[in-house]
Amino acid sequence: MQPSKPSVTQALNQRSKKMTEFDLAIRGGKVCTTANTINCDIGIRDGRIVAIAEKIDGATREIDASGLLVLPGGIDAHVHISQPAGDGIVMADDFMSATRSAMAGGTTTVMPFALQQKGDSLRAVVEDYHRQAEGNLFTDVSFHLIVTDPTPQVLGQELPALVKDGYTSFKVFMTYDDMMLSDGELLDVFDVAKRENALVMVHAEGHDAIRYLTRKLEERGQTQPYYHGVSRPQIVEREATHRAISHAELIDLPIVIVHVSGSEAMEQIQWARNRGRTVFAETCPQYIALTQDDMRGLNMDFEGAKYVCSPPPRDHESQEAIWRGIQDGTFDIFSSDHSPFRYADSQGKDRPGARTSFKWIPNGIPGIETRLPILFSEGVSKGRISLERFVALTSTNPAKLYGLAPRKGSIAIGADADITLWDANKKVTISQSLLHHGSDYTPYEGMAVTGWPVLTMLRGKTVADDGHIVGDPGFGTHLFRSPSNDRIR
Ligand code: DUC
Ligand code: ZN
Ligand code: ZN
Repeated sequence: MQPSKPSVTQALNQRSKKMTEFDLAIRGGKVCTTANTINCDIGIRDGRIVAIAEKIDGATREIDASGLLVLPGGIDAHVHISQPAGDGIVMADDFMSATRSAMAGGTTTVMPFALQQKGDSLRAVVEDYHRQAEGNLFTDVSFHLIVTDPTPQVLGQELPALVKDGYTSFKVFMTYDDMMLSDGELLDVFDVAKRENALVMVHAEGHDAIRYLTRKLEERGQTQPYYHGVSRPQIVEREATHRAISHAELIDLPIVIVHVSGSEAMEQIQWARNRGRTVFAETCPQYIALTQDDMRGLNMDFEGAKYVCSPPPRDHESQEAIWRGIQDGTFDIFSSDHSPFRYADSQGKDRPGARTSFKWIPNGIPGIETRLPILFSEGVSKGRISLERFVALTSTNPAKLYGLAPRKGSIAIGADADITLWDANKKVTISQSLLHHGSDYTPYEGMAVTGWPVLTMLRGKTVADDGHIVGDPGFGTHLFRSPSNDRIR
């Protein structure tokens, strides 16, 4: 029997069904998928990627991406937002301004910290950060914890319960009077992480050595911002990295060494890996784009405060070492360590006291919006790394490491349609006036870059378009995570 011919209405219905098979098609771009980099179209429905094909028909809306790169939205796995920084200092970014800045720079997922201060309940801290973030997110976020007060209650109840609730990574500090853990406390936190299958991120700088060097510098009257770097040489980072790795070995725990600044900490990481240890490593833009000389300011003046971060930027040789690590796989992820303060505000870098000694300058620099353009320009445009390596370091690897994959971090069927279109040839001079963060300066002022994110999309919705913010701050959501089974080494 012949199949009956569809009626005109049936035919129209089928046609309109086909026409609206996708909410959105991104056409004709060069797409970096998990498998390869190819010219193709992407079909998006309900905020997810549902088709990747040579040609896609039937979308309600289209974006012409010809001549552009189509990359997964960036994941910035190390960001400080609205953290108290001592003496009543308030960071320059809240959740709205930080995530606005992130998406303008091509980042669609931000991983900030919920900071426990001594005496705080960790659970109460997490709830407080959620309250601050609620309704103020232009990007998706997922909180890490910072543990500064590992009481029996925190170790025995709060941390295990929070890991089970989806906060599966926490940072610990080996320096700063009000945040550091003793070796015994580090081991106790590592122990909980081992039991709960959580990931610990370590800020590795040796506190006593820094205090000793700071005292010596102050005795000599060497108190300008430049001496911040002198008080925290690579040796203190190397020593603490070795200590953290050794403690982790005692417990057989994988750890992440964050914000690695030069060859000496890298050597410790390599040493541990050669012994069969799992040590993940992160580096940041300041270690390829700034040097200790920036902290000299104009003539050893306070301008240098704009570059004060910890660990500090090093020398050109260290920059070369970091590049080798980015190329050879020593580094797994590239994060901003965005830690924004104001320069000209009495509450910020320029607070009373900051001019009397570098030790009073809040540590940290803004960089959430410039992270991707700096690595793209210095890495991809200058031929130091491939496009695929760029994507791995800035999106796919952080997603895998911290348990956001496969939903985030790649252009693949079923993943969230978090996508950034890049004009690889666009030349931009970085300047404060272009940026969307809350700081009143950028340490990268005047830096010329080639390659810029021209459109950022979160779950299929355009949120930044050619520097214009078109998203809404209620669209971002918090992502609860499982301990990652998709580790990258
Ligand atoms: N550590 C960070 O991770 N960020 C800013 C300052 C610091 O010490
Ligand atoms: Zn740190
Ligand atoms: Zn940090």
